[in-house]
Amino acid sequence: MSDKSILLQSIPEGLGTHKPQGHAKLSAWIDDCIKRCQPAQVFYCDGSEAEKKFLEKEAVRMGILTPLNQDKLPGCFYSRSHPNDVARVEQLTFICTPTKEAVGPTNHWRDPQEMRAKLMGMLDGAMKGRVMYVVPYMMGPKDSKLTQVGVEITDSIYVVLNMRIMSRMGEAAYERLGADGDFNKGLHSTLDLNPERRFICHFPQDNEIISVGSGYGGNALLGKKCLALRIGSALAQRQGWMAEHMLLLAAESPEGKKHYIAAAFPSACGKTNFAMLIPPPHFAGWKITTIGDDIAWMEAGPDGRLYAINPEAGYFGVAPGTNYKSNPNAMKSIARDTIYTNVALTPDGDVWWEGKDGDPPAEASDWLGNAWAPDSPDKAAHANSRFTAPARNNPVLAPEVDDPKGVPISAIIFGGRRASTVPLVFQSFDWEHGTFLGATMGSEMTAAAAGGLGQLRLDPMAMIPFCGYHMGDYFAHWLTMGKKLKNPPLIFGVNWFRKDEQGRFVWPGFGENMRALKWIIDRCEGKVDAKETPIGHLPRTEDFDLEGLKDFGPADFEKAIAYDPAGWQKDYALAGEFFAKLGEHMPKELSARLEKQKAAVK
Ligand code: OXD
Ligand code: MN
Repeated sequence: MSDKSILLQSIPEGLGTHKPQGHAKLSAWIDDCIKRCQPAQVFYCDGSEAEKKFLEKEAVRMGILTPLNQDKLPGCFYSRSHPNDVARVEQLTFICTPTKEAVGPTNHWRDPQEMRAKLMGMLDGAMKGRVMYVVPYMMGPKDSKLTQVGVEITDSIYVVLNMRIMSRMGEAAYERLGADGDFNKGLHSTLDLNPERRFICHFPQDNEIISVGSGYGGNALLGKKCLALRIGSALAQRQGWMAEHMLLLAAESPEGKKHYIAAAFPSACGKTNFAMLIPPPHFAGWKITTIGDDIAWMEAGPDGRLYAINPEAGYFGVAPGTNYKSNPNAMKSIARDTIYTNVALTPDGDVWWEGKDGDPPAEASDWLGNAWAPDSPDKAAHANSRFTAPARNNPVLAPEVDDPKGVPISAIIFGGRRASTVPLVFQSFDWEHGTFLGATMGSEMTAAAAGGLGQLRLDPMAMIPFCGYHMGDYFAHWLTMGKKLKNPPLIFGVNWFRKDEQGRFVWPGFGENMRALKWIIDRCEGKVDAKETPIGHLPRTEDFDLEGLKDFGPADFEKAIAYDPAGWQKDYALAGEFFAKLGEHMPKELSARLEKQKAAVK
């Protein structure tokens, strides 16, 4: 029998010893965490290749990772989470600011002192008999002004190996800090993975995160949703930049002209697919490259344009539905050095999920570890099963990802999963109207968060789960940013998910979304006119490239972009309820805009 002891064994000389020196506050905080959590071992990570190899080997010995078939999937590992710990838990996610007012009605609030006391109680001795890993990391390119340093202290080796993929982890983070640089404190313990003792807590005023009771995704990889979005958005508001739930892509025309596009979609609505889109044959010569698939940090540049970086270094993507048709570049990105979580495992050490290419395996072990066959009633992979893959694996990774000044954004796109009302693509009138468009966007809920599957919820800018302060103030911040931008991006809405009376998707989606993107670029370049409607500019059929599309003609297109006043009346009613909840914090410009829009769609 293998030794499953969770303490690290036979640590090679020189690993685990990289205790940061020379930053008194950082050292004091680490010491406090050690005193509190009482780990049996402390392992100071350095981000090296040797460390990766060692920790992977140890994770395998501990039974936390299973090596996959190394001929098929070199460097890849398989993992299962606890069955009760499979998605972000918004109900258990708290913003702990001195006043409740500051977080608004869309966040769960707790008094910081009370919450801290409660968490400290839970963390007392929580790492007895366990290893504490100290993980230094940067969110953002090494020399970017926008880059933030975080240190995550965790008792999960799985978290360490995932953070290594998702962030720029390693000693460069300490170097950037120097003797007194500001850093995000992230303390994480899985405790006993009891949902009753699961709390994901943010203390924006202290640049601090404490997360207990979960080992999964955004609950535990603290650089991602917790730092890059919840803490990040609060910092951004104070410091005059933007932290957004947006993919970033570059679109290059056959003539070599590049446009950078940012797009916000709620979780599991195809951000990764869009960020890695392969233009269909009709668009020969066009090239899409990826800068990011989930998060954008943006600031006004000296030329009055909006510049964006991707703070992350990897993809934590939804596996089900990912295949060579929906996203060939993702398939290539996950062919090596990837951690798969909660998908199904085949007898030959391969992975499988619903919607993967080819026939399902004759037998497999499902995400729970149970025997599974194609006629099994349950899904083999969890709906929120994921791959964690390094961005450098992406065959269409944009070289600009490491550019410290970021890329200038031509267009911002807001999208959701909407069976009705919202057209395939349309353009707002200006920044303020675009902010309104983002502020009123809704989407049907997906498996990325626990509960509510399929329900329509308003998810402004796809930030409902991630805005670390009052949404009304967040909208106001958008308007303020607009005033800083002499050359703001144009703002568009898209919906790939509209359905017809028979419940079939109207638009073919995937690579064909290039056509909507092309129209957006044409608008940015002032090449095409548009139809003005109360909700914004809609494409004219003659300007929208439908050539080479199978079984889809102008009549279908007109269905896809149809303006549906009755639908918008309902949407605006929902938005009105939402705006009312934001009370005094709601910017007057947007409330006035809502009244104007309501009258216009009557
Ligand atoms: C994600 C999410 O993991 O949005 O990106 O849930
Ligand atoms: Mn996301």
